[in-house]
Amino acid sequence: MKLTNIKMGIALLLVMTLLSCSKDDGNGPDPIEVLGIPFASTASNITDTSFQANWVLVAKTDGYLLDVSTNSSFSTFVAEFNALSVTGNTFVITGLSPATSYYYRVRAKRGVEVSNNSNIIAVTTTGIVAEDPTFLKVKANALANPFFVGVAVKSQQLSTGSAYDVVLKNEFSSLTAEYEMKMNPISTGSGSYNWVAADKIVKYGNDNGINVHGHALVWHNAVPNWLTNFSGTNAEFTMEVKKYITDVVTRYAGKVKSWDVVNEAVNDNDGGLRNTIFLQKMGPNYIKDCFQWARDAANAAGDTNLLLFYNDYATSTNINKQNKVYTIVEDLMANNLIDGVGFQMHNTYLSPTKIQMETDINRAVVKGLKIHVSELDIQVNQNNDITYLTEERNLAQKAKYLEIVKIYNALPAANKYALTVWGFKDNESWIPYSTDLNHPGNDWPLLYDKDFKLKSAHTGFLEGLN
Ligand code: 9MR
Repeated sequence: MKLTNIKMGIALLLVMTLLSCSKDDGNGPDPIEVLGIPFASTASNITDTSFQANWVLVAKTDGYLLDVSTNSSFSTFVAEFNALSVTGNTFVITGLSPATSYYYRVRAKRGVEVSNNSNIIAVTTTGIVAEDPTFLKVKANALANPFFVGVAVKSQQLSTGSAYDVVLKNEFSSLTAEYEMKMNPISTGSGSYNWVAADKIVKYGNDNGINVHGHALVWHNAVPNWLTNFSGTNAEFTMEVKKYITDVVTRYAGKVKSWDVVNEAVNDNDGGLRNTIFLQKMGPNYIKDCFQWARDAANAAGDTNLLLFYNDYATSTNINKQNKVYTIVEDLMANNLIDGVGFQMHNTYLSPTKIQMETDINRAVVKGLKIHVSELDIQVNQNNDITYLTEERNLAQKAKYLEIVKIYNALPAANKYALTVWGFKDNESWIPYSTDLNHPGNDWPLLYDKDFKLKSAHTGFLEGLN
């Protein structure tokens, strides 16, 4: 009881002291009021070239500093909108580009004092960006040192008048079968074949003056079941592979300009030979043997100009792998068996860097080999952090397409062969949700959207040819 009374006394004293302090007695300064952080609200009045930025007023400020950027990290600013001093709680930003994403934020200021940044508001101007409709091969063919612009195709796309057929004939000067010229669809048993799809693809290329690149004679991921389960001796297995290579190369001699003879023979970990059925049954000389059989078959069929390629992926970033590929390549060169190297380039908008790609490719250039960028696509959602192709990612992808095309175009004439994109439309690419790649979500890696509309990536490709 007694204790409660004392407590109440102290509380009363405290309240009285506080009241007397807060009373304006004309003798001391006002208490400092902390400068509030503004709250940015959604943009309004959005047009093709402008929008109105809005925010909620903060008490006792003399104005605001407004930032506008095309990226959400504000690493660059739209001209003049780097801490632009404004008053009121709206500002109309003009002179913008159509169909482009912008970001804004504000800070309050009072004298020299500046608050923290507000939240960030994203806004996309209206309108459509007109992509450059120039056909890829038309621009590539007009270069001082032209090269083939290729695309991966499926036989069912090649019916006359289909959208694929039209785009292919307009834009591309080379084609690669995306899967139908691999061993598993063609080889149905020892010495028995299904040529239907492969023949259709090769004939389409030949009839329309489009270069045909053969892909791929030997690949561990395309072994037909009968060969996987082969019960004969290793020597008999080797004879089956030799017969397959000989029969395929002979059938298409003079019709197919180049072949990926061996695909992806190096492992991703220590840069050793991948432990495939071919290595297990044929031994470490199998790569050389396959190239030799391909060369012999072409020569025997009268095609002394067939180009033989070794094709692999991720060599620009995986240096152990790159080194091993070049060991293989040197060995093949010493035996006069290889004409070029295929760099698949299943890339992302962040990787590999320009320097990594140039360094990798240049190792083949200095050896005088042909360069095939053989399976190009550029992921923009490898971390599954977007649910649609944002303008920011779209432009980053465009820049990455531009970069690799520029690298390719700068190669000496003698090293140029083809730059092949791995498919037409985003929604039909192998990448979205690919288990092989461990790709977690949707993606937009190619030059055309699901409706065959040109993407900025396509414009980036064209700009790489400037
Ligand atoms: O994109 C190709 C896909 O449609 C096929 O189902 C798959 C198996 O034949 O092969 C894909 O292409 C691969 C290419 O042949 C070699 N490098 C990796 C490619 C993506 O897996």
